[in-house]
Amino acid sequence: MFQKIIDAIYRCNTFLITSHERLDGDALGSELALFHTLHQIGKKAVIFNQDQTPENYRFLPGADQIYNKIKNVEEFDAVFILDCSELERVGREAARIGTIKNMINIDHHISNRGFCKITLIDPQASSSGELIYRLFKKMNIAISKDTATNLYSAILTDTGGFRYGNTRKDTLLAAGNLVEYGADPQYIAENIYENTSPSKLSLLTKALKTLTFDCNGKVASLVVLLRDIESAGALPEYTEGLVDIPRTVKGVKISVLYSELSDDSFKISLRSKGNVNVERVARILGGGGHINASACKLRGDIKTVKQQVMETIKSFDF
Ligand SMILES: [Mn+2]
Repeated sequence: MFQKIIDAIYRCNTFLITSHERLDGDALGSELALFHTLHQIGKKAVIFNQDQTPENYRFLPGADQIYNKIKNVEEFDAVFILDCSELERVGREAARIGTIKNMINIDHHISNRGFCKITLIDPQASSSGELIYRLFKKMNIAISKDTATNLYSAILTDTGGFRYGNTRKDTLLAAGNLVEYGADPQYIAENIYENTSPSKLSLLTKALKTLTFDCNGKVASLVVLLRDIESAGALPEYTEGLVDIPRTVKGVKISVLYSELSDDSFKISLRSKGNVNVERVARILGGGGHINASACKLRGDIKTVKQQVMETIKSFDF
């Protein structure tokens, strides 16, 4: 798996790096780590993301060099599609990006069925960042402070601050080594988690008023409507992380966040504790992800959507 990627890196010169829509810390940290390292070995690399970088990730070294538009895809010898289980997740440029000759996919979603010829997929890995760390180790590349900061941020965020079930010995060893290469845990955590704008807290206040419990307190849900985002003066990206709050409640095994995307469509984020698998719930509803963190999109009003999700959840024993 590694050798094909290493060969492609040395064979090609100009790389596009991209990831999924609605960026998270793993997507951005992985992209930027690869960006810095490719430059370090004398290659050309450009990052394209459909969406803007969320505020709390703008401190990541190199974040100011990310493009939200691409002109010609012909100029790229290869594309790295990171943290994506399918090409469509890249967003509106997916079809054009799909024409690039060498497509390389690095990912850790269970639902990934391998849409590229060159792949590094490991559902056991905590994050795409951890896989890229392993890649750099195999390549014997010196990891710079900027690369270390990005990879540490990727691993930190996809493990929920080293708390989720995907936090393994290798994850922590990688994080430890990244600290040795210059990543500063306190600086990174403060920028990512303690950089909330007052309007996000105002959105949280509104969301908490919608908190409901089902299945004898084992399922907790929150709803965020577009009008709540607007009246809080918040941005749609501020819904990130809200789904983790109901999960902190004693006895809750699954937490669900319904965030309205447009008039009759919702993004449903699912989180679970321990061995409760929400990936199979998301998969039935047309989505996917990981055992403890998955998502899907559904059309309909909130009542219909909620009913559909709850029926699917109840069809499993947990
Ligand atoms: Mn990830």
